Amino acid sequence: PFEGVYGRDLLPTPQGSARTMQFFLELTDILMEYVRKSNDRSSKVLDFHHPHQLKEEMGHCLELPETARDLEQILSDCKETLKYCVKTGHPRFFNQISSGLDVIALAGEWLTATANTNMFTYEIAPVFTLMEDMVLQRMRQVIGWEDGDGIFAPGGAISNLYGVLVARFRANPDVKSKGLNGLPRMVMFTSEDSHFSFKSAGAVLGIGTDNVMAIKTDKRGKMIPAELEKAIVAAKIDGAVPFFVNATGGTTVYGAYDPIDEIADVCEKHNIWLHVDCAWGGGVLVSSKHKHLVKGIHRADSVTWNPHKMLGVTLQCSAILLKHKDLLAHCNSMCADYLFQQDKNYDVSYDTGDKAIQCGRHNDIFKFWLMWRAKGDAGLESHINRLFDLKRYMLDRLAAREGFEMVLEEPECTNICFWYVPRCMRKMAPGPDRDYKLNLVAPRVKGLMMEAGTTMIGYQPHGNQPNFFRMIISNNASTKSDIDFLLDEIERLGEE
Ligand code: ABU
Repeated sequence: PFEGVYGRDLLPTPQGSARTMQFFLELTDILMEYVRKSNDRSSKVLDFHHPHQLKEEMGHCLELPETARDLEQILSDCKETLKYCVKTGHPRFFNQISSGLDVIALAGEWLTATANTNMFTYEIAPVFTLMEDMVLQRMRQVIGWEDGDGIFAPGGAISNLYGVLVARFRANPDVKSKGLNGLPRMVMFTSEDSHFSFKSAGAVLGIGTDNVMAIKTDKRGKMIPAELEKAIVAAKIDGAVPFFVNATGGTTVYGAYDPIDEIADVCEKHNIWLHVDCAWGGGVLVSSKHKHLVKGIHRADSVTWNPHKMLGVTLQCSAILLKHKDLLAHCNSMCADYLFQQDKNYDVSYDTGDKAIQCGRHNDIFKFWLMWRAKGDAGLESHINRLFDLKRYMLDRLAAREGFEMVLEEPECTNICFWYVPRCMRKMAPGPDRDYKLNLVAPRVKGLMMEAGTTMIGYQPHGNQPNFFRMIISNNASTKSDIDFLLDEIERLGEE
């Protein structure tokens, strides 16, 4: 019905209304089919092509034409695009820390795109500003703070950057106007297993990656507080100024929770800002059963928490939360008077944009707010508890099967790291030869798995450990049978 009909024939053109409705109905069918397939175990997780093959197969569909294409083609472009997408909501997608396709959050994202507004002022985002305020307040309450501040940011790395930025500002308020000139050597501390974004923050903020000290972790990947204290003392003796410590709540590979209370003791003793990066593992905050993993988090000065990870909000949704009320604004405000006029006809404290380091800011709040409304506190909690129950199930299955070896026996979060040892290697003695061979297994199995398109799991080396699989349980669609399926697939492909 759309042959010879163009985008210019839709709204806002007069008489475009009926065609626009029809176009959206067609589009909705395409989107719904994708959502349906994403939840259909008989459909593949992905239809893998190498980049050159995909370019060839998509052909003209990838190119930007000189003249308009009709809506028949545009709808076909949408279908074609989804055909090659990785179904991250598929119950057998375990590849990434953010996965699943929560239907209410998806509905929220559709509404967000329809409202198409910027988050910088109350003036143009009145409802969303109030929602952001409300959700941030609830998140702070869950952490255990009575007051404070925060903002949604584009991803955990940027939220972590905010933490470092505000900590540095508290230590040297003049840095905002005078820059780095005259500053002592500032040093920051994070565990060797923490996220790379802390090194990146060191580089971006002119602290220098050499001044981002990697603190030793124990066998489970948890920061050793005594090592932290030693490093702080050594830095001081060296004439540097320690200003920031990060404790991780759920490391990216091992899922380790650093001992926050003990780290907070060290920070208090040396008057250093404590940040907790629980971008990944922060979901436990809503579970009375698992919250003990972040015991002491209320003692932090700032916290990164990404609801798009364990809580299953659609991408992206990341918050930086602060215990301190006005620091974020003092640190970042530029008072642009074309945007943040102080003589507006409403309470301008609701113009939150001046606290951000961005100008334009996407609305990441509505989908989370809507999902929270739809689930309630109880629903969020049972989602988290269910993920941990699935972790237990998988650990038991791994123990019961031959050929699977654990990297960590009892992981704390819902990451599970393990090797698959093919039959032909099972009698090999531990040592470099075995490690060399084992290192090849996970990439080979992963490659075959992607080509088969049946399931997806990540792998990596870590320290001197050969490549191992990293299972992530965060997908709201996955069940015990999907875990069994994954292990069967690894076994099948591992013997090829
Ligand atoms: N911080 C993003 C982590 C991505 C992943 O490991 O799934």
